[in-house]
Amino acid sequence: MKTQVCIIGGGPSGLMLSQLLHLQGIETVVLERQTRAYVLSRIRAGVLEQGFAQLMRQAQCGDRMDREGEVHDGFYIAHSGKMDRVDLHKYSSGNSVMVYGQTELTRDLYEARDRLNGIVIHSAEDVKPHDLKAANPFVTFQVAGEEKRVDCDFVVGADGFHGVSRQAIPANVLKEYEKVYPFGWLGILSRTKPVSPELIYAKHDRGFALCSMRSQVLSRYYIQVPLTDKVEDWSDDAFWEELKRRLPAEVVAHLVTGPTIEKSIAPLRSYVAEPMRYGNLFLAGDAAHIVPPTGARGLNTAGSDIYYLFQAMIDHYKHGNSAGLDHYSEKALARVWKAQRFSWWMTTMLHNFPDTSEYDQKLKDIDLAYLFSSEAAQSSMAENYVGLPY
Ligand code: RFL
Ligand code: PHB
Repeated sequence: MKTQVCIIGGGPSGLMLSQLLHLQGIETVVLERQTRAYVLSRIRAGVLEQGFAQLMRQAQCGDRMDREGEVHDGFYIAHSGKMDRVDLHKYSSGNSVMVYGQTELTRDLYEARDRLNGIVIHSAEDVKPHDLKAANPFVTFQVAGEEKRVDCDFVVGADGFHGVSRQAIPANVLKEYEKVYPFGWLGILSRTKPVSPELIYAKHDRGFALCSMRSQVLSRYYIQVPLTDKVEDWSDDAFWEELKRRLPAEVVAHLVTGPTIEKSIAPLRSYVAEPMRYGNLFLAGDAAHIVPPTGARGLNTAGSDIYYLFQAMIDHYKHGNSAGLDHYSEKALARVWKAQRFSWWMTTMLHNFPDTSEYDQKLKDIDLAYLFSSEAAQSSMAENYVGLPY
């Protein structure tokens, strides 16, 4: 098989790039290790910045998002038994975020790929990129035991944190930066009315909690748990009881509980791989960097990578100008590190860390007090949460 861009990974990053390039007449093949049903069973992001929503529209995938997604102009931070609101609209010059689940937007991207007869190969095993420093790299893989090969101009590694693409970069070239947090998030989905029309991030002595949603009949809640906890340790009742303990009474009064339809634990980690280009391999999204979900930056930062890479490929194929490709890594990483900083700051401020000194605890408390006493601090919070410009 021959194509222009071979994309490893059929998550949101890979599908979005494939769709955008196809609309500009650039051929792609997407290789995905899992089945489509498996990819669509993963419950992940819920909050999209306007830049990402705009990319969905540009990819001709925004109709359902614009119909069913919810525009949020602010969110709450619950602390010391009270609720303070961050007014995103006021403090980011009229900007807002879109609440629309990653599962749904991935479904929309798959349907768009189907409409254009885009090539997405599922259950691709043992995917391996080759000759990345040569003008004609290729990727080998197996489907149902049969060996296949795709020849291409470029390989894009959009295969998530546990993918193979990053591993193709030699160890003496790849520099990795990592911070592992000593806790995880236990998340549940339940067919109940969300407790609040806007998200609530809660800081509590027992640990962080988050009240989010997918729609007005589907709630998503998270609580901070020790890394040693297992999903099986948490009955539905135990989850709801613990969530209630971490929320202000005025919120608990409105909490509707019910059976959970998904329950999982995600460890929290910050990670960046540099550079994001090696020869004709380009990394994008979680393949190159991840953040703890506290600032809702992961998918959104994948979106800016895809935007830069898409623009650079257009310049290369349509205008014979490869400067964008040459500067891709540098440009993407500049925004990636800002998302890292914001995610680290929100995570540190809102979570309980084992063995925090009394001094550090005081600083975390004053961080929140300062935030809600300063318009400048709220502007900084808002501009990061709605997404820094591309
Ligand atoms: P993905 O989604 O991991 O997709 C990568 C795809 O590559 C496939 N793959 C392979 N394919 C072929 N060969 C191989 N060897 C392969 N290895 C892997 C995988 O099967 C998969 O289909 O990466 P992508 O596309 O870069 O997208 C990134 C996002 O998924 C991620 O950043 C977000 O989910 C992070 N995130 C959030 N981001 C936000 O912007 N806003 C949020 O509100 C938000 N909430 C979250 C989140 C992540 C969470 N978890 C579970 C980590 C909440 C949670 C709980
Ligand atoms: C979610 O709804 O899954 C969600 C929302 C906001 C976050 C993280 C996750 O910061």
